[in-house]
Amino acid sequence: MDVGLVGLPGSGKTTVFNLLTGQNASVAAFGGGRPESHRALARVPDERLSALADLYHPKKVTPATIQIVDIPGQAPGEGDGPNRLLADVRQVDALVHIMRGFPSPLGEPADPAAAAADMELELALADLDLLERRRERLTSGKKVTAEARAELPLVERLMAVLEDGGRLDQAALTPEEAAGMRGYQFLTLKPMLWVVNLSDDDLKSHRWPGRDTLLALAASKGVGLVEMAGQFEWELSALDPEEQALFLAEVGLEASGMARLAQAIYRQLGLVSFLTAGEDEVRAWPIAVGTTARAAAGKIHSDIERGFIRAEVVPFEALMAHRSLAAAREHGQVRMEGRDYVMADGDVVNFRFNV
Ligand SMILES: Nc1nc2c(ncn2[C@@H]2O[C@H](COP(=O)(O)OP(=O)(O)O)[C@@H](O)[C@H]2O)c(=O)[nH]1
Ligand SMILES: [Mg+2]
Repeated sequence: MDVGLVGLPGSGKTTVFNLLTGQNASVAAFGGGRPESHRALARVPDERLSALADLYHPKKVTPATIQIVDIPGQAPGEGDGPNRLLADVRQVDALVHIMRGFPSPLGEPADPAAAAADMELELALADLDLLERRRERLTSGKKVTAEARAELPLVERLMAVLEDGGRLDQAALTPEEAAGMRGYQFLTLKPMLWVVNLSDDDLKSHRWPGRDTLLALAASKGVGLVEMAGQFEWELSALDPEEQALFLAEVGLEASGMARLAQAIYRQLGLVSFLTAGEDEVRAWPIAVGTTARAAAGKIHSDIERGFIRAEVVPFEALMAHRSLAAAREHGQVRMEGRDYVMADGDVVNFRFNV
């Protein structure tokens, strides 16, 4: 799963990329030429892992990761045109739109609501263009083909959603419809999350230009919104953890914006984690909501999926309440589940399999 960071130049994409991934890609105050694109893994913080580590003292702790791609922004009128951006956007599975909520180095005021509206329009127009061409093809013949009769109503319904200012992920597609549309790689069908990048003062006060407008827009489009202070957190990242916690508390935060953002992206992607715990490793495994036990086993190894017998499952909270698998079992908290069991977030699992 690749998650693309998009947004205007100077909105803080590379700053957020560095925070999420622990990289040190260069951040440019005024831009200059076309910036390069970066990609790296972000760890998804999960407090349950450290709790399990206290119980098992494993040799290693492995968090879930997501691949982050810093997609360079484009200034209006920049040579290679908007199609380059859209081509990059088409490659990723989900999008995070970083918006500048702080005055630019040139003193231009922030207008995140306009940035959001512009980006949404650009994505919607690209989708509308695909749909229009499809409709043309379906209706160009003299007689109405069976193919057109089957597909045309859907194409027109999707066009209406976009023309009303909606996103295609709001079109409530049936699984069959969604499967039929997969080949188009519609941009507004990709999960989207909005991030407003603020000064630490504005993050603390929750007062910044266009906040009400942006919140209303996010609600109408069903898009999640995260407020953070990228630069402030980047400066904090040089400090030791206790000092960081102090400064975060000062702006009213319990967890860093980076941690909140990584978790929000994870949820936006429709991912949850099942956990494995032992003396070798405590680990979180990303799976899509709705993944069955046998498919989840395949995330660990294809042999475990093929030879699947059953899954021994204990919810994280139950395991922590009893402090050991044996005690949880005595209290009837460990269940035996078959291959079609739908995994829940926080299931601590031991797969039984034949090789
Ligand atoms: N005041 C302020 N400046 C920021 C913030 N995030 C990034 N910047 C600055 O904005 C400029 C552009 O940041 P960069 O991450 O390169 O933006 P990009 O062009 O979207 O990749 C740099 O000078 C950053 O230090 C922020 O949260 N607040
Ligand atoms: Mg950049």
